[in-house]
Amino acid sequence: MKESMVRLGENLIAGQIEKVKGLTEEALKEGMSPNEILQEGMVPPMEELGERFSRGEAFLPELLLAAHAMRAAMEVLKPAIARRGIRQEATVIIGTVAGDIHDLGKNIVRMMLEGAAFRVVDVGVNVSAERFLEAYDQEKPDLVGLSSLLTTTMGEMEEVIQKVRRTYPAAKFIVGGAPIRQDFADKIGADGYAPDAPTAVKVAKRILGS
Ligand code: B1M
Repeated sequence: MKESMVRLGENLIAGQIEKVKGLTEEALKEGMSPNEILQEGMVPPMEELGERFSRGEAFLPELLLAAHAMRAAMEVLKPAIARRGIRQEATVIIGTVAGDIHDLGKNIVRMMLEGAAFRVVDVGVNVSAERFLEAYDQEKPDLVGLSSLLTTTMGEMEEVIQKVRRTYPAAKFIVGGAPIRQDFADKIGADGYAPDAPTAVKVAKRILGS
């Protein structure tokens, strides 16, 4: 792996916001794509931090600092992702389901979809099935994206799908998040599942036949 990506990862999990922003800017200037920076420099160290958290070797304040640093880096990447965008063709509503406030992965998926020319309406975190339905009423989207990082909130995805489809039987859903797997997506009637943001773009296009 590139030395610059190793340094980016180290500073990310140390919560060094200014250094992370600087290294992200440098990587873009060196010609790395936003996707490469995310996949090489950011996602693996965040996963490693999560594993350390599970083993009791890292604690919530460290997770929060790293999360802030990641958000700052994503702000740096945003214009580069948007520049790659072209005509907006389909609308996607995206949100993290009720009971769950994790949003870094959802934000990456949103930015990658935006970069692939989707119009994305982000309804935020801890979003109830009722609120998803309201957003659906307003936007009449082509696709709804649901994110869940907690095993305890995965079931909310099914709630949302059922609630929205009661009014809009043809509504289409893509689901993702660390505990989600294809068999779970199939079981709850989602139209697609993606383990990561680049795959989410491919799956969204497949679902919409574009
Ligand atoms: Co929390 N957390 N956290 N956390 N956190 C996890 C998820 C956990 C696995 C850590 C652990 O125990 N090892 C664990 C969940 C266990 C479980 O249920 N299986 C956990 C826990 C327990 C908790 C709390 C309950 C802790 C507590 O308070 N005791 C609490 C929950 C609060 C709540 O939501 N109600 C909590 C809080 C937090 C912070 C606030 C400190 C912070 C979140 C900050 C934020 O998001 N703004 C945080 C963080 C940072 C993590 C870890 C370390 C990293 C998550 C992350 O951002 N990863 C995480 C451990 C881990 O995942 N290794 C952990 C980076 C991100 C890029 O990846 O989100 O997986 P990810 O997204 C990927 C894919 O999953 C996919 O694409 C993304 C990009 O490639 N994807 C989609 C995601 N959504 C998608 C949607 C799609 C398609 C693909 O279609 C629509």
